[in-house]
Amino acid sequence: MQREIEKVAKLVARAQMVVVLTGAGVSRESGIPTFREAQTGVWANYDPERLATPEGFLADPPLVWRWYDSRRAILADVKPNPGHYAIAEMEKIVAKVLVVTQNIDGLHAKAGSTDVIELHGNITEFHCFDAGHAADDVPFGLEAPPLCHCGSMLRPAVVWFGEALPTAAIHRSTREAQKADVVFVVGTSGLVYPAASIPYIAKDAGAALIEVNPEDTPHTDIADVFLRGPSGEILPRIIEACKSLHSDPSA
Ligand code: BJW
Repeated sequence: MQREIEKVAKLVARAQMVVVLTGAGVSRESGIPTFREAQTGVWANYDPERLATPEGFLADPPLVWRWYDSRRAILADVKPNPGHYAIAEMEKIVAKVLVVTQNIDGLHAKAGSTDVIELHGNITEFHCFDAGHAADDVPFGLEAPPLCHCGSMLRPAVVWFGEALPTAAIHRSTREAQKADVVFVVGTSGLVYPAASIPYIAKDAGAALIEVNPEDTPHTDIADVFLRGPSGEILPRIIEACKSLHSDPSA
């Protein structure tokens, strides 16, 4: 593993531009269940298709509201972990670092990353279902969605299955991944599109692809380096290896 980490550190040290695509796994060590794990406990019997789709919301608004309320409550108490901080620290090593995250938890920005695209929105923001009017200061603990001034129900400002991702966000992510020297894919199952297409696009355009995950994913076969393990342990080791290169460029 250390040899692979040093190989990745050399790629990073030489790169002008790095894109880091992240999924729920990067926040696991902050204590946030991954998307698939979020269907455990009291929510184990619910299908994500029922909870994370516009149809599911309209079929049972209080149910979906309470699911998001419980997840937003978990987030109120969590902090970035060493994986988030290592990604933020990469900005001191590489001229341009773009974080493209599927996560809705805001932890990359909290860790200090300055250029973050949130492909699937943010769970702390809200807008109304019918007209998209933004709403602030939505309290915790409501049993059902409150109403917008226009009468429509409020919903979390996240992207559900079957909904389009923000156009500018997916276009810029794709464009930058095509320009990047190195693309990291961290803590994502690689099952949800269009985010899952980014590593393939980057690889086709010539980027070195580095995957960090405790499990194999559909991206593992095309990764130039696969680092098996938790991102909160592996990413800081890459930063340390970059620093050693800096102090000993012949290494
Ligand atoms: C660790 C770790 C540790 C654990 N360290 N790692 C092409 C082909 C097939 C299907 C489609 C396609 N294009 C579109 C589709 C349909 C659909 C889709 O992809 N379906 C698939 C399931 C088949 N996509 C969509 O519907 C998208 N919309 C769309 O394409 O619209 C088209 C359109 C155009 C114009 C008009 C209208 C429509 C929207 C997708 C939105 C996804 N939204 C969600 C919910 C967000 C809100 C919420 O959180 O509730 O986003 S779904 C869910 O999946 C969430 C996540 O961001 C996303 C990805 O999950 P992620 O991050 O990979 O998490 P997990 O839990 O799956 O995996 C965790 C990973 O971490 C695992 O690998 C672990 O091993 C690892 N791990 N511990 C590192 N310590």
